[in-house]
Amino acid sequence: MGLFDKIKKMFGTNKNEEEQVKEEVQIEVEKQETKDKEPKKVQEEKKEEKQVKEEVKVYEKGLTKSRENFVSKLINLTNKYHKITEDYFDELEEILIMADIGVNTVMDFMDRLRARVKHEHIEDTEYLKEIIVDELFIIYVNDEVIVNKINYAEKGPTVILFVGVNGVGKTTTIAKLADKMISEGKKVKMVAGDTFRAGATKQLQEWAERVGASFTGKEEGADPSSVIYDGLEEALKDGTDVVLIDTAGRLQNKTNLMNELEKINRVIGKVIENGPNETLLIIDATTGQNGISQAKAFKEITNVTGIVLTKLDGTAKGGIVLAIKEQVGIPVKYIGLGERKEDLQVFDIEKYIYGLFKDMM
Ligand SMILES: Nc1nc2c(ncn2[C@@H]2O[C@H](COP(=O)(O)OP(=O)(O)OP(=O)(O)O)[C@@H](O)[C@H]2O)c(=O)[nH]1
Ligand SMILES: [Mg+2]
Repeated sequence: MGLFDKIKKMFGTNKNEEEQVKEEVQIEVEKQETKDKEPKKVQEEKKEEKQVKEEVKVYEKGLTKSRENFVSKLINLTNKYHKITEDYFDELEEILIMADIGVNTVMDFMDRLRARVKHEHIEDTEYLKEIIVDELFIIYVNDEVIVNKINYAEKGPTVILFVGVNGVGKTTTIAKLADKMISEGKKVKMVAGDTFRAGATKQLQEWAERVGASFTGKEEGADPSSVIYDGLEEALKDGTDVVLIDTAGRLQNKTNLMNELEKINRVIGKVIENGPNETLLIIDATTGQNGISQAKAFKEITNVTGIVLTKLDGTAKGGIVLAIKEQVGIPVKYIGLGERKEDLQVFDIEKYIYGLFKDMM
């Protein structure tokens, strides 16, 4: 079974919305009836299944713009050319580039697609739709094990540093992630390493209060490294599980930023052995190829261990996820699919492909 069919089977449904609602109500009723009779394991499996369904819905909703744009173009293309021709390939190439997949990535993809068409004697564009989905997946996976899990420290607090240019979503991502971790029973501290922008410290403090995290911050203009030092010392004392550190995102001067991040890393390493455990770079998906340039720049100046791609709901060019992997080589660990806290999701390539192509499945 190809990937296309596998994903369709995992998440797909042919039911219309009314039927789905009916089915969900039925599931709820059955759940109540069987709650006492059912072994714990079965109950847990059902709970997990329900959670996956909800996650898939967040992907579907958040990728609506991309799906409507990119996939409708693909469907139109298939309807326009029933047989594969050079013109078909040219138009396909353009659609993929417009989806922000990145020129080099698209070129490699087209080469592979042409080779497969030739080798497998494919003539029908209808059949090629499935191969396209398959090959896009291959770009991403590329025989590697995808590490999208947070690298938690074995003991002591896990330290996660958030970097990225202005306005990409660092602070709100910290809040969403904190909320997730707290609901998993972890003790979370937020540290206001952005002492540069007026109001940044207060903004983070308000988030900490809202989601129930502890907080360390100083006055505007304080040395970020000293705030971070204090935050980590406190975390060691009060048994914090995860420390989330906000930083300022100005990149006007690369040397300054590099020096500051170096200093921050030194201070973290002094207090926490092997810290930071993660450095997450936040990228705004709506900035397209500019986001890719940011990722390359940050990769040069600091050890970025993962990417959080925010605002995917705000772009029609959701292909950027594939470009990042191919062009930057850093795993996307989380994606932002909206402003609600549940809209921050662990990045899962299968749910992503489903969210993007469900109308074709
Ligand atoms: N639609 C949408 N909006 C988002 C998402 N993530 C963040 N935002 C919004 O982006 C805006 C900027 O977010 P911040 O978290 O303040 O960004 P920042 O990187 O901390 O910005 P600075 O502190 O100014 O550098 C806010 O209005 C967020 O609600 C997302 O996934 N989808
Ligand atoms: Mg901020």
